[in-house]
Amino acid sequence: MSKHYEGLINKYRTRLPVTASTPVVTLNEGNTPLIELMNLPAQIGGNHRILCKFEGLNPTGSFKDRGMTMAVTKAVESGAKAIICASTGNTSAAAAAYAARAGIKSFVLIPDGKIALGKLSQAMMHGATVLQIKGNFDDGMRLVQELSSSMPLNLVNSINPYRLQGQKTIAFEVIEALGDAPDFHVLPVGNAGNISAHWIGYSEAAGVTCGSCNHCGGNCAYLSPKVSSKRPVMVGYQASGAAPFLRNAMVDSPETLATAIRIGHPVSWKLAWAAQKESNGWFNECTDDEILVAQKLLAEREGIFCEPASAITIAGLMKDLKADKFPTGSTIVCTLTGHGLKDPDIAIKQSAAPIVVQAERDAIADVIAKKL
Ligand code: AN7
Repeated sequence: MSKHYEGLINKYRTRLPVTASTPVVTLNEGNTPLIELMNLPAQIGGNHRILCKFEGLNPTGSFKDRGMTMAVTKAVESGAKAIICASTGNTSAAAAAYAARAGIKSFVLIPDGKIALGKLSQAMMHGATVLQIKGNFDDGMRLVQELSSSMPLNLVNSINPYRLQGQKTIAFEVIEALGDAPDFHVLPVGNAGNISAHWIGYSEAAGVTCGSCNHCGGNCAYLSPKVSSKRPVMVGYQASGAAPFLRNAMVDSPETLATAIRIGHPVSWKLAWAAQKESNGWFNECTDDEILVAQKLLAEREGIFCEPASAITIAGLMKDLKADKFPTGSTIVCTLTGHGLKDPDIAIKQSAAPIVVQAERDAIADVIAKKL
């Protein structure tokens, strides 16, 4: 293998469903930084080690690239000429980019008016056919399943098991960085594929077959080598207006300004419950206001700019730290699923406006003097 990092399939090929002749479609995704928080822990409570896996630093700016490199690789291997997905934004950005890379067509269904601008620009720029439906993500999810069963379209939502196979590699990277699995892993939950994929990865790394894996049917082919001594407790956070796991029922009209997780009928429902139960974990919910406070805090105090759906991880963590849910001295890893640049509207709305000033030294110095 060359020294140059060539993406997660090449790095973890012995633990993924590929062969030497599989045509790998990659943008060198993965290998994202695990950043330890320096300033926030003192403020949000507890003597814990809190680290953020910043998935916003993937090629299209979200964790979706991990799943998409696998899904598109397998689609191309099977001879597919077109892929389709429903998306709250990030999946469509990743699908469009990897389809472009592979030289195949992509079709993306996005909900009416509820997708962050950065994500829309990506799907458009990479040449996807963007279909804005008069419905929400859950409507889109149902439609792409129908369409892909009757047309030559490869479905690349996380119901496609290859997506979770790619996404499980985040656990391998965390274990490599820490030397073992963390005590807790906290992350947002929308369609619930990612929490299921984390659990598959952590389980395989610990040499344990898990109930989250819909690829191996309980007969896991990728159990070796064992690289961790334990599995973390999994904690999933949902927006209060889109929280089927908190209500223990599907939600028909999900609402949240964290549009990425505006999902009421998660397709990985059973897998995510398995992850929660097997890990002795829990779900919790946050309001939109709590999400925005956490997003701003992380940006201002730590220099990390993630999108609202990702900031719910910090919002939920703050809540659960207050409720004393973590034993002192815990190592807690947070997945920050997407980059803040995805949704510039929300960032600008909640920040101080630029100060308009004459292009003169004294006028500018005046403003600065007041702020120093
Ligand atoms: C930033 O793009 O579902 O629980 O269609 O974009 O695995 O769904 C996005 C989901 C969290 C939730 N954070 O992950 C889509 C889509 C961000 C996201 C989630 C999404 P899942």
